[in-house]
Amino acid sequence: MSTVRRLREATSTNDEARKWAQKDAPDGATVVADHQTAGRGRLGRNWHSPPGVNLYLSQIHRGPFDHPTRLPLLGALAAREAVGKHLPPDLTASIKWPNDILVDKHKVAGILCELVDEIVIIGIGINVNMTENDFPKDLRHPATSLRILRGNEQDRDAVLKTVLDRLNYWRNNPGLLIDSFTQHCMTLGRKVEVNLPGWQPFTGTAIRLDEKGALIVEDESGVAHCIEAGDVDIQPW
Ligand code: BT5
Repeated sequence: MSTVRRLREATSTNDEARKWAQKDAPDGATVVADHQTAGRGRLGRNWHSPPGVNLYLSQIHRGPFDHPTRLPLLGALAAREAVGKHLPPDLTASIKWPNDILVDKHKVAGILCELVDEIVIIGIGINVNMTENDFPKDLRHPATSLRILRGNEQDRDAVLKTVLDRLNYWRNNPGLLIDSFTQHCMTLGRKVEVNLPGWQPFTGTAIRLDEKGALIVEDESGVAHCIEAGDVDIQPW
């Protein structure tokens, strides 16, 4: 099981995990903070991380890896399962490739993977007990929390335990990762708009994942494109 270091506050748990990994952290060690003063998303975006309400954790995975690009998928699957376990039975959690956990089109969790010297840090943020008023108004997607979805306060330690159990499971069962992700990925089969830096924007259909976890999008003339990282927008949303 994972060695867990708990902090009252961190700039970002990914920073603390990186520093620990560069010293003596064992493979699979995890940092959890009650509050992040500079929580981040991808591409320099901000991750709103107020104290006392949510889960912010980062797990250290030491390479070498056959497919390092699969690690965000591993984090997303574990986060989806932890969210799913704490939802009312009429709701399901799904994954918007590559890293958003959504319930009814509302973002409840996000994953940020960073690579430092053959070490991958999987950062996971789950909105557990935020209320409607706690969210900033300018988020990219509508957002929610387990508390809003359940109607009452949730036990952060129970959610943490599920995330750690499931991270552990997926680390030990990498061969099942792509099939399971495919099953829970709401992007697949949908029309998407691909808009990546340096590329001509295009629309197409997200048809499958390859063995590296990249998204294969077939454009309107039938050409398949392999998207290894970045965002795709689902149309119509
Ligand atoms: C993500 O980025 O979704 C990755 C979030 C990863 C957060 C964890 S917390 C532990 C670890 N330590 C860190 O510093 N980070 C990781 P992205 O897809 O780029 O989404 C970021 C966007 O989500 C922002 O631009 C906002 O619009 C929106 N956002 C910010 N905070 C949010 C929140 N708490 N809930 C829902 N949406 C949020």
